[in-house]
Amino acid sequence: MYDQSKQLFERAQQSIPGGVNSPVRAFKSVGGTPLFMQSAKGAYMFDADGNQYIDYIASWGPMILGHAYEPVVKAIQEKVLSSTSFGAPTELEIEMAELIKSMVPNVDLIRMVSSGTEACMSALRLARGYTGRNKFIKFEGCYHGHADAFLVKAGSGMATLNIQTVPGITAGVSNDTLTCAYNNLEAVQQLAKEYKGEIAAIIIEPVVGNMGCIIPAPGFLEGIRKICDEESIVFIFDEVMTGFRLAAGGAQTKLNINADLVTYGKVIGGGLPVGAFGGKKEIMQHIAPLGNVYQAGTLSGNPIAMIAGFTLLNELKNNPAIYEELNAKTKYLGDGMAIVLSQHDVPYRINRFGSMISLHFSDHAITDFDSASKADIVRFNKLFHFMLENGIYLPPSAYESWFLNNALTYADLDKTIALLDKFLLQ
Ligand code: KE4
Repeated sequence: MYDQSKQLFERAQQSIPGGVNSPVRAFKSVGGTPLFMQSAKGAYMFDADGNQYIDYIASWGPMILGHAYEPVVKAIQEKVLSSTSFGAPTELEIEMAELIKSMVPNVDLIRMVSSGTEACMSALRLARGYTGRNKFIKFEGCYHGHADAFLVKAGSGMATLNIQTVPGITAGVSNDTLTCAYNNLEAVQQLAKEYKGEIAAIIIEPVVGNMGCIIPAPGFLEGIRKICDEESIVFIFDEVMTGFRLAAGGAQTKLNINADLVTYGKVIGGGLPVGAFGGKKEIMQHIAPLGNVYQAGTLSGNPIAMIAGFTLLNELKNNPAIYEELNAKTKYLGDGMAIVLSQHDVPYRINRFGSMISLHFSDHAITDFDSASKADIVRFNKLFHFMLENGIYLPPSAYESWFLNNALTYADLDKTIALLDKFLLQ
């Protein structure tokens, strides 16, 4: 069933650390051999052994309209004929920036980069340069990419691999990283008081995807907004996952909260390496070459990545019904799983927001990293492999949101729900 993947994994480990180019792909927490994918179309991926999978990670978010989406494929095929990179400004980059500004609120200026990590790293540097302050607050279990400052109590792969501290991150860096529990506004107030005048930024996943899906409690984000206004702290929404997924205008629009800086990734690149950070001109004008907060990238605004993202974003902007369809499918999946789980009298929580959803085997609410880590991870891992053996590819970690893509059919969703039922019958 997985012979080719097994052989490829053996071979990969001779040349690539752990055989993968990103740790979450290694199946470390769920166990077993990571499957090597060969192709994908719509909602389906095909591995090296020819097995087909219904895909619930969508490349960790980007493939929101399904794999090999025709308009994106055609746009890339055409653009690639006129070179893959110039290292000089292009009109397409202006069109991309203008398109994003037309879709999201509170962005006067936006800078393209090549990953979500770069976007978040640059936004934090900018906030520090703009305020002249060093410290910042992040939330335990949130993940903002692998820049040094963020690898303190981070979610996603760090939680998945149970890495508490990362060798190579110096005390000089981590000492400026303040952390507290998600959904604990009092803890934020306490830190803002204790470090008054020292905090440059508060960065948050407005809807969390890196502890599984976790939804902000009513008043939580609003309370942080108020603290940032009172203390002149830069409020950074990390919308690498939520941007253009929850709505065309992302979490800012969906939750009606204004951030000062916003970071993007994933969907914005249509599956190619793109990140971006943007916000109010008053802050963004400190970025080089306008200001002295230096940030750069050889392939930033790369024409192939731009045309992929530009094409996908236009599809989303011009077909707002996509979000209603996607949300309805996610609700259908969540409701179907809830019925099955209740029939089996299994302790569970399903967190769902838009097309982000996660299933936790837990008798308590999942509202932060502590509660997420107390769920039955072993049972999730068993479900993961049961689903995989039956042609369904869930994220290989209990600490990841599932991401639906709009190519999924209701038959796919029914199959998923029926397999959950079968799993629970075991
Ligand atoms: P990248 O550098 O991986 O493009 O983006 C970093 C990042 C920043 N902010 C948020 C909210 C993110 O979710 C991410 C990356 N997400 C993980 C999955 N949870 C990427 C998957 C991986 O690490 O391979």
